[in-house]
Amino acid sequence: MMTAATANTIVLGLGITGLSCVRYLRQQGESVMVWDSRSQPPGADLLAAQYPEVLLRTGALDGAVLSQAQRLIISPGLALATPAVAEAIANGVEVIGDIELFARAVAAPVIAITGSNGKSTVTTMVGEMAKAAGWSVGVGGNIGVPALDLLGQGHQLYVLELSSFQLETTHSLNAVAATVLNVSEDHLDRYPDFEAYRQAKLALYPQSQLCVENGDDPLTVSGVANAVAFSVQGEAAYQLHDGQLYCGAVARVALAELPFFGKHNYANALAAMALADAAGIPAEASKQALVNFQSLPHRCQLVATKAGVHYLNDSKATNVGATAAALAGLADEPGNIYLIAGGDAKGADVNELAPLLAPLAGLYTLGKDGDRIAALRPDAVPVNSIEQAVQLAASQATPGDIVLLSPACASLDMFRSFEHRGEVFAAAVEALPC
Ligand code: UMA
Ligand code: ADP
Repeated sequence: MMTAATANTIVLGLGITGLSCVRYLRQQGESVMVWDSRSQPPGADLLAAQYPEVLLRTGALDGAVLSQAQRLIISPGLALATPAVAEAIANGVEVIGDIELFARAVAAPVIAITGSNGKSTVTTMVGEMAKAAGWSVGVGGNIGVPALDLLGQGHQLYVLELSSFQLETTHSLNAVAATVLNVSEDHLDRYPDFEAYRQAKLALYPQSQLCVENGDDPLTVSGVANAVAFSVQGEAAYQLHDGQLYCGAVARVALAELPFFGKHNYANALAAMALADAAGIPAEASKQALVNFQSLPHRCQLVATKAGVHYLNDSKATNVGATAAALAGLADEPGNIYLIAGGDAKGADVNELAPLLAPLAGLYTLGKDGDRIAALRPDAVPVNSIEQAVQLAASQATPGDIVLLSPACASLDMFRSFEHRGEVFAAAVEALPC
């Protein structure tokens, strides 16, 4: 049997990241083994079929065995603080993630995007900007396509969405430009405190030739010299002024031309422009991509208008900051807002939502931490299901009103994923009479 001693590299975790690491390392001719702490990890059948020579161990990680390896490639879903991993680190074993493997192999420029919210939107925007310029671009990372799977396709540019988990194990990205879009409470079930979470994100800046900071969020500002800022509230190199998005003195796009709403999305567009400029994407291509940008599913997406009531699916709002942005973005819309919120708050302080809930016409709460959100408004209505919430909201709303699913929480206490939650919402809306 292959042991840790014969496999110098152990891949920890057999999710889509672990599988991408196996694919990449086997291509390089490395002998690897995989260890997943779950008894039935998701990719086991695929691994056995495609890489029968790769040993898979399951069950509790053993620090003594891990300590015999030369290096561990750890998946983002596993914390470095996992005792067996911490033991291996203490014993001098190198522990890196898939993004670090990618960084060591990549030959074309990389743009990197992190932040608590807006990562997928900005990553997609920059990818679309590169495509509008006719470039071959690889878009991946936390957005869903493992970064290593993008290699070997002759891309001229890579645009990576990176999570704080991935950044903890990435040290030599050398991005041409990178941004920390914003920092607000998230994943506090994984970090000792908020500052530790923030520092995990800021670790991206020293790995970038240009840092794109959010002038409206001091938590993203690190004081490094090689920085530009974007702002929708004040003056910055990339700023919103007089209904236009500016770079310096040049008006680049008018808001009226953009097919999306909300200051948070204008901030996303400014950040994307700054990143694209740094990579040398022509300004005209960036503008075209923004003007044609299709909002991503489950992000403030209009799923239907029924009896004159607009139903918006913002299931990707898995933290307080995202729901706050949605409510702020909709504040100027005519009509009352009925909000459906709740789920797993991941240890966050939901009290920050209180002032934003006051102007709502109705609040329906569900899930593990639903009662904590319900406690912020005396007339909140706890419900058992999204279907029930949709029916109750529909019975109250009148033409021109908005029913918004923006949970401020993760979905996993009740749903398979945020996508599943959004689909349940859309189906409940579909089931309403016209
Ligand atoms: N797990 C175990 N034991 C193991 C390995 C994993 O219990 O040995 C569990 C983890 O705790 C987690 C789940 O399995 O609950 C999946 O973990 P993973 O590391 O295997 O995940 P992957 O399937 O490789 O997907 C990961 C990202 N997932 C996480 O960071 C949890 C995906 O982001 C990302 O798209 C993918 O790599 C490609 O880069 C998802 C995500 O939720 C969408 N990210 C978080 C977020 O956006 O907030 C950070
Ligand atoms: P991420 O990949 O960081 O989760 P997404 O682009 O998928 O970001 O958006 C996630 C949620 O955050 C959605 O609810 C979206 O409406 C909201 N959002 C998008 N951009 C921002 C932003 N700049 N600030 C706050 N919330 C945002």
